[in-house]
Amino acid sequence: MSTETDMGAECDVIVVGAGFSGMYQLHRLREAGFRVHAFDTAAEVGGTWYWNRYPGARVDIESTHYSYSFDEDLQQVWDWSERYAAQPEILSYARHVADRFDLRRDISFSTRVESLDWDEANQTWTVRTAPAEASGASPASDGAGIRDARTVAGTPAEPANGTASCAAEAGRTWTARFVVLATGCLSVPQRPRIPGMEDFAGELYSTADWPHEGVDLSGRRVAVVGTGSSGIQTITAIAEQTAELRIFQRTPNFAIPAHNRTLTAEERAAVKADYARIRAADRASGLGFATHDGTGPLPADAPAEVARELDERWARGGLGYSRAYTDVMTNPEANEVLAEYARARIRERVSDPELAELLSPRTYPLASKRMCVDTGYFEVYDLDHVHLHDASTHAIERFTETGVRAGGEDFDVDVIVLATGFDAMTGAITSIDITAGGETLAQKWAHGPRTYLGLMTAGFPNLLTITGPQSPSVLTNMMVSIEYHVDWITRLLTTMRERGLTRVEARAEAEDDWVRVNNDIAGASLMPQGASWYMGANIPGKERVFMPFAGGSHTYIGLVEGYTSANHHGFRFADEAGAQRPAGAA
Ligand code: FAD
Ligand code: N01
Repeated sequence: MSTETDMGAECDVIVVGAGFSGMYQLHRLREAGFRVHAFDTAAEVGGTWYWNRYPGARVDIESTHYSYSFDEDLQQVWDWSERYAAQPEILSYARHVADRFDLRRDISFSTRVESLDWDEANQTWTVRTAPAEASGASPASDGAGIRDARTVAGTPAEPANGTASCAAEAGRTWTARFVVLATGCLSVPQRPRIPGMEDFAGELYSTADWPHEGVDLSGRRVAVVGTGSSGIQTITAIAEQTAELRIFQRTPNFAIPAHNRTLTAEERAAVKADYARIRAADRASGLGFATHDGTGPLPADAPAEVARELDERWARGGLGYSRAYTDVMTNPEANEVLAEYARARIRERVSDPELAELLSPRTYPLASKRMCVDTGYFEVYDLDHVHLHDASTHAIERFTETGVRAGGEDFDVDVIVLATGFDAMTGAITSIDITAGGETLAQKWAHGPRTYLGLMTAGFPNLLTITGPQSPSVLTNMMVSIEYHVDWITRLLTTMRERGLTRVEARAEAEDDWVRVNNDIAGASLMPQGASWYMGANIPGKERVFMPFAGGSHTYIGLVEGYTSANHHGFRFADEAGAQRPAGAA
C-alpha cells in the first residue's frame, strides 16, 4: 500500500493493471507530477508474464524489440540472454523495472477493481476494489474446476518479497479524476464449459494460471486441449518428459520457426549501440517491429523468385514471414501461396503424411488467426507416445473421472491441460462493472466494442484505455503500442492540466466514424475470414466483430497525431465549472 493511505478523492489517476502497460503509465504520470495509484489482481508486477508460467512460455517477438524503449539506462543495463526470452526472464525484467523506478510503493497488489461509477456531480470516478484470490492456484482435483484467480474475490494472495500488502485496504472505495484501464488484451482466460469437468479425478491445469511451484509431468499421461500459441509451446516443452501425450486439436495452426538461440556478447553490444535506430524503425513499421517488408504484391509469374524470398524468410524465422508481399492479407491467391509453402514445411517435418495433413491449416487464410512461432513443435509428432486427436471431427464430449471422452472413445489420462485461450481485448474491460450516465460499458459494447481511436468510448468521460479495442494492439509488437498510448495519455492529461481542463470525452460522431473506419479496413482484408479471437469467435455468444485496428501501427500513429495536432479532433473538453472549452493542439 502506498504510504499515502488516504488517497480518496485526492487521487488524480487510478491505473487498473500492473503489467507492462500499467507499470509504465504509473511511472510516466508520477514523473509528470500526478497523484496516481495502481491496482492489480496479481501479487506482483508483470501481468501476462506473471500469470502465464506454463512450460515453454516465451515471446514471439524478439526480446530486443519486445522491451521498453523509454529509458536509455534501462536499455543499456539489461541483457537479454536469448533471441526470444522465456517467461522467467521477462518476469525478472518486469521486476527489475519495478525496482528501478520504485513502482511498488504506488501499487496495491492482490486487489481486483470490481466497479467504476462516474459521478457526474463531482466529475470523478468511484472505484470499488476487492481482495483477489491467491494466484498460482493448485489444481482443482477436488472437482471444483480451475479456480479463476483473476476474477474471483477471496483470500488475498501472499505479497511477493518487497511488495507491500494491500489486504487491509482491498475492499474499500476510492475516487479519482481519471481512470486508465491497463487491464490487458489477453488477461481473462477462456475456460470452456466442458461437461464433466468436475468429475475428473486427475489434475486439471490452465496454461494461463500455471501453478507457481511448477508441475512435474515426467512419466505421466497428459492431455492438452488447444493448439494455439500456448498449446504449441506447452506441447513442445513437455512432450519428451510425458509417458503419453494426447493432443486434442480442433483447428491446426500455422507456425513459423523461431530459430531461437543464445545471444552472444557481441550481438548484445551491437544492439545496445544501435538501439536508437532499432526503436525508431519499430515505431515507423506496420507491425511495431521492423521487418524486411515486401515492397510489392506477390508476382504471379515468378515462382522461383517467390520460392527464394520465402526460403529466406523461413530461414530468418519469426512473424515477419507474412510481410513478404504487400497483398498477402488482401489477395486470397497470394495468401494461399504463403500458406501452401508453410504446409509443405509441415510435410517435411512430420514423417506420417496423414498426420502432416491433419496438422496443416486449410480452413482459414494464413495470419487471419494469430500465427505461432515454434521451436520443434511439428517434430514432436514423430514420437511414439504422442497422439494427435482430431477434435473437429471427433469432438470432446465430456471429461470423465479418468480422462476425456471424445468421438465416442474414452482416453484415460492423469493430467489435463487447458490451453484454450482468452476472452480477448474486451473481456477484462467488460468484466469490470463500469457505469456512466445510467449505462454500463458492457451494455454499450454488447454488439462489439465502440471506441474512438481505441483510447476512449463516448459517454464514459475521463476513462482511457491502453491498447484498447480498435487500436493496433495485438496486431503489433505490444511494447510499441503500449508506449505510444501511455505517452499519448500522459501528454493529454498534462495538456489538460496546463489549460485548466478537467473533463475529456470522445464525441459520439467521431466514434461512429472510427468504428466505420475499423470495419472498412478489416473488411477489405482477409482477416475476418478466420474464426479467431481477434473476431471474438472463440467465446460462445460473443458478437463477431474484428476488434483490433488492422491498418498498421505506423498508419494509426499518424492518424492519432494528426487528430491531436488538429485541436484534439474528436474529443470534447470541459473545465471544473462544467464550461466546454477547446483544448487546442498538443
Ligand atoms: P497484461 O500483461 O495482461 O496486464 C494486465 C494486468 O491487469 C494483469 O496483471 C491483470 O491481473 C490486471 N487486471 C485486469 N483486470 C483487472 C481488474 N479488474 N482489477 C485489477 N487488476 C486487473 N505480445 C507481444 O507483443 N509479443 C509477444 O511475444 C507476446 N507474447 C505473449 C505471450 C503470452 C503467453 C500471452 C498471453 C500474451 C503475449 N503477448 C505478446 C501479449 C501480451 O499480453 C502483451 O505483450 C503485454 O504483456 C500486455 O501488457 P499489459 O500490461 O497491457 O497487459
Ligand atoms: O489461445 P488461442 P492461446 N475444445 O485462442 C482451442 C498470445 N500468446 O492462449 O482454434 C477444443 O490462440 C482452440 O481451438 P479453435 C498470442 O497472441 C503468445 O494459445 O478455436 N479446443 C485453439 O486451438 C496468441 O494468439 C504466445 O478451433 C478448444 C486453442 O484452444 C494469444 O496469446 C504464447 C476449445 C486456443 O488458442 C492466445 O493464444 C501464448 C474446446 N472447447 C499466447 N476451446 C507467444 O508465443 C478452445 N479450444 C508469444
